Amino acid sequence: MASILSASNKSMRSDGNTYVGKRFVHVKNPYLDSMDEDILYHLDLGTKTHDLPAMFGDVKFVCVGGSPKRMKAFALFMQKELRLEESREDIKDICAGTDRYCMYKIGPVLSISHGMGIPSISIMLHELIKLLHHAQCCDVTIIRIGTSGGIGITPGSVVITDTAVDSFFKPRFEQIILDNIVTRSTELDKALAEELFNYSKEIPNFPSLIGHTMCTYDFYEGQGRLDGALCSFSREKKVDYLKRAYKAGIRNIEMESTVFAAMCRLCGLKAAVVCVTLLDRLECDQINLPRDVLEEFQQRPQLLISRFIKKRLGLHDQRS
Ligand code: R2B
Ligand code: URA
Repeated sequence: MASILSASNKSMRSDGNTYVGKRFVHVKNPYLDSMDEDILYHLDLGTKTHDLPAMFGDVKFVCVGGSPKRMKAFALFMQKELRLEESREDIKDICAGTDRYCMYKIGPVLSISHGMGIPSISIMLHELIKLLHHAQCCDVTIIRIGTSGGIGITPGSVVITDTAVDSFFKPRFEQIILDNIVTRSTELDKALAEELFNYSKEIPNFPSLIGHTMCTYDFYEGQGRLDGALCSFSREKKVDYLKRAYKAGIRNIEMESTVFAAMCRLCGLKAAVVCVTLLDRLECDQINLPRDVLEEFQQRPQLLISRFIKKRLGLHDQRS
């Protein structure tokens, strides 16, 4: 059994003492403790090669997003927002030894890329959660910031997810383990979603809402697009599906939220998903925004998360 047994506010550790008020990240794998070394292969980190508690022990906010470029931009933005530019040399990619993912640390904030789709984010999350566990991090909040296709809402709107649902509109993630399907809940932290929504209302010209987010295994057929290399359904069927999704409370579609919600929930991490919408899928399938508009839209989730982190750190009203 892993040394930290509980993620609740009253944490019982293996030394028998109870620590009130600290919520540790926990892993649920009886084999981990007996391993002499844990190599986090895709992050190019390990328990023997790196002093993980020294490197990461103070992490309180983890932000994950698909694109390495965007996560570097977020790290640079947070460096400015937290006024940490002067204290460090150029920010370094902690995972530079691998080109699978990138990772930057800015004070208590970790910014990591996860690639596209469930398999890619899942690998990163296994290793990230073990990293936070080995580093003995506590009271960590994790947020996915990303892009998505909206349903029935103006492009540029930021959707804060209350529940991630699958292609059948169900709040579940089906993990295949050996030859079994294990169904996991995809509920996210409602209080955190509300808190983020309230902060979003303080930002001028910032359309935002709370809604369900549908997570699919594919960008084209899986999201009902008529413009992929393959399409075997009619325009009417597509529109009918998306309208039913809207009726079920779904306001956007992306490709990682169900596994993200399920894994974070099981490991005691308070999690949120904040995605900007790039188009209204009831209107079109292709993303044809001018570069500058796309850039500005993609900064919106970053702006909100920066405000959230600064509020939590008591630094609000500094910078942007
Ligand atoms: C949103 O955008 C990507 C596809 O373009 C995918 O990673 C996602 O969830
Ligand atoms: N990301 C998606 O997964 N779907 C979209 O339509 C846009 C971005």
